[in-house]
Amino acid sequence: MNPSRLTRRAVLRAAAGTPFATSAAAQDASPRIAGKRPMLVHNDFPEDLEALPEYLATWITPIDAFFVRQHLPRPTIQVGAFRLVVGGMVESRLDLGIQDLRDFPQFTVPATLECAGNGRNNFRPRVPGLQWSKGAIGNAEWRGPRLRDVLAKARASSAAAFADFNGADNGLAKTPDFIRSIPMRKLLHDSTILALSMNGQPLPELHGGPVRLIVPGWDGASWVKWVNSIELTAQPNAGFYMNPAYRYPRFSVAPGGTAKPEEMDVIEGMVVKSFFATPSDGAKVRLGLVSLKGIAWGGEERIAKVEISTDGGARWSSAAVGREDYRFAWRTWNYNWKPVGAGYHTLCVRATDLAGHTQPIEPAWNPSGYLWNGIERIGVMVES
Ligand SMILES: Nc1nc2c(c(=O)[nH]1)N[C@H]1C(S)=C(S)[C@@H](COP(=O)(O)O)O[C@H]1N2
Ligand SMILES: [Mo]
Repeated sequence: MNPSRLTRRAVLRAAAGTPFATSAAAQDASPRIAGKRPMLVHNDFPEDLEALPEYLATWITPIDAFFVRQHLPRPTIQVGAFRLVVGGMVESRLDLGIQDLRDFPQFTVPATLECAGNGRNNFRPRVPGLQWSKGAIGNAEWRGPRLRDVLAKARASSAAAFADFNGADNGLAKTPDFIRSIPMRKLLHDSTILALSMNGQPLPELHGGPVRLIVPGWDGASWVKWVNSIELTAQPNAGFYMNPAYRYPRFSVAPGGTAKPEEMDVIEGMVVKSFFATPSDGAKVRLGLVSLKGIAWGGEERIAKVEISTDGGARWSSAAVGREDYRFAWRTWNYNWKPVGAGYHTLCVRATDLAGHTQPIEPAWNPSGYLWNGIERIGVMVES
């Protein structure tokens, strides 16, 4: 059975206020996590929480609907005592408190955060890892200082090619410390910031508060939470979360196959994708106008068009795209569908970015199940 279905039923039960069943399946016990709506709970500690599709119909994803992913238990941080150290290849090492970060010019960046493993449960053969459906994604307004300004204040050496970002969460038993290296070309971009706030609120702890890295267009693993150390280096970090994790085969591999470790590249920009927020797969609707809604985004590329098919992919027509248009943020789309008649209809959505990339029917299988962006198909029963 599909574990995410099990989880989803448990979520709905929890939402309805019925007591949890004492099921043998761990994922069947879906606790409510403080500050969140009912979510698909992949793990309750450390929290790995997935948004339900219907939470993703709006341009901004509210904090209580935003997915959560963490490899390690979340640290307890006293904001007043928090320090961020910037060292390594710099002329003046910095030791900054939160107020120091607030004293830099502040910038707001609307940007979509998506886990590289979002959609992993679609890959066949199945791959290990959290079996995310489509909700390991959200769009928010992040605000804080530019990395560029912080690095200039530290007088970063021109020989530094990367910075290693480490958060206040520490390695535990078999799980190594979470450290990510980001190349300087991305760190110097105007939109790469250290976020102190999310959707106008102080950055919540679950999302890396008091400070996290925002790497617009890049996979979620780059967006290090609880950043307390930035080390400038000539070479990328060699730890687990840079290698072998979060890498993608340079040459496509046969489904179920393997790739040579030296032919795996670090994932950077995310790929073009779209999906339905409503209706949900399997929904019943009344004959008449049906409003279809969802989102589309293209990582570092802007969306050029979103198309809908209501006949299983035979014919396509353009959806209306929402007016909020920022390079690194998703676009909402909607389409008013007039079903030709009662019965079961297969609806599809596909997006194309300005660079001309569009979504495949079946994305390339890869050993860790990253970057799923297949054209979504849902079934809807129209009743007269
Ligand atoms: N310090 C730290 N930062 C982290 C992680 C982590 O485990 N530790 N997980 C990363 C991954 S894999 C993702 S997808 C995003 C998820 O961000 P969110 O929990 O705010 O949605 O955080 C990233 N930043
Ligand atoms: Mo992730």
